[in-house]
Amino acid sequence: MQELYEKIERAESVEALEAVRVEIFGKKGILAAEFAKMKSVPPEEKKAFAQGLNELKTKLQHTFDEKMATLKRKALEEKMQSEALDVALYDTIAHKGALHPVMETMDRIIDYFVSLNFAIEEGPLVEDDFHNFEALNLPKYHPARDMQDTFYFGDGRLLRTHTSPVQIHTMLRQKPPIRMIAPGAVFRRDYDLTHTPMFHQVEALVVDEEGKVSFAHLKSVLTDFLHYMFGDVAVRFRPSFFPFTEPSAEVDISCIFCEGEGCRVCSHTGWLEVLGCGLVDPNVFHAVGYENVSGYAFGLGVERFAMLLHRIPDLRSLFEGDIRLLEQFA
Ligand code: 2NM
Repeated sequence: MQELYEKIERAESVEALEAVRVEIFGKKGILAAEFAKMKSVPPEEKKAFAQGLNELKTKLQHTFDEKMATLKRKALEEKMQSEALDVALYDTIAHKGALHPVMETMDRIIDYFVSLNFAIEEGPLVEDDFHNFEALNLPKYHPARDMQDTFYFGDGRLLRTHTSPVQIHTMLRQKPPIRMIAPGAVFRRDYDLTHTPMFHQVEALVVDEEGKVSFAHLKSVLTDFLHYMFGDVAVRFRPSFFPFTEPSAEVDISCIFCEGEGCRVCSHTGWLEVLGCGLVDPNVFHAVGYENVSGYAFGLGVERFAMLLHRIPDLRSLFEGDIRLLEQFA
């Protein structure tokens, strides 16, 4: 029976030992066959025969258990070795860093207006009702103030829904003339293919003595700006409405995907909406105590510009931090 011990000792893996277990201890195994021989053993020898077999079985079981424990320990060690992660390992591959496409686009927009001598103004992300709504001619009960659209803190404060409160701070702080842009993050309760709860805007404001600033200036600056951003595109102004401007317009460029022919991106119109603008409503000037002035303002969504410039179909992918997307901009 020495060969049974050897069978166990020879097994080199948990799986091989498991096969040996079936061979020795199984229902149709070697031990079962030995016990079956009891029938043909003379009665006076039965007791000793059975004792001997049981002893053998106990010893084999013990050998088997020890061997199994050793093999399992070995298997675990091998697994740990092969899955070991050296967090201090020096990566010899050089990874190139890159600006996030939203920030790259924002910088490009800012550069244009800096070249026209616009000042860059910033303000708090947490605002109050006056700066975010009231002063911008968005009266109480205006739908834009709805809980559905705005993150409220419950104590009168809120996350700014646009960067326009920066314009209000600036006008309250200084006298005209004003020529400024307000780039920054804004927050709205929205999440789908084309909306994320945080996104970036660049808004601009120009104010000077009454009659010095006209809609013609606004059209000229925006047309030149859009050519700078998108190249040789057609630009059109459509009448629209904003509470803080009168008159107001939305600005389209000819579709950069189909060159105005009509495609899925432009909903077969040949045009892409990229900006909102207008002449500042007198109620806004009244709220900040300005008299005898005129001004224009406009606003744009930076993510939308980045999506068009880089042909990114789903806005949410800009905020998932997926290294595979970001590496494409390195
Ligand atoms: C837009 C569209 C039109 C805007 C107006 C003002 C302010 F403060 F002067 F009243 N800031 N930004 C404005 C005007 C923003 O975004 C689509």
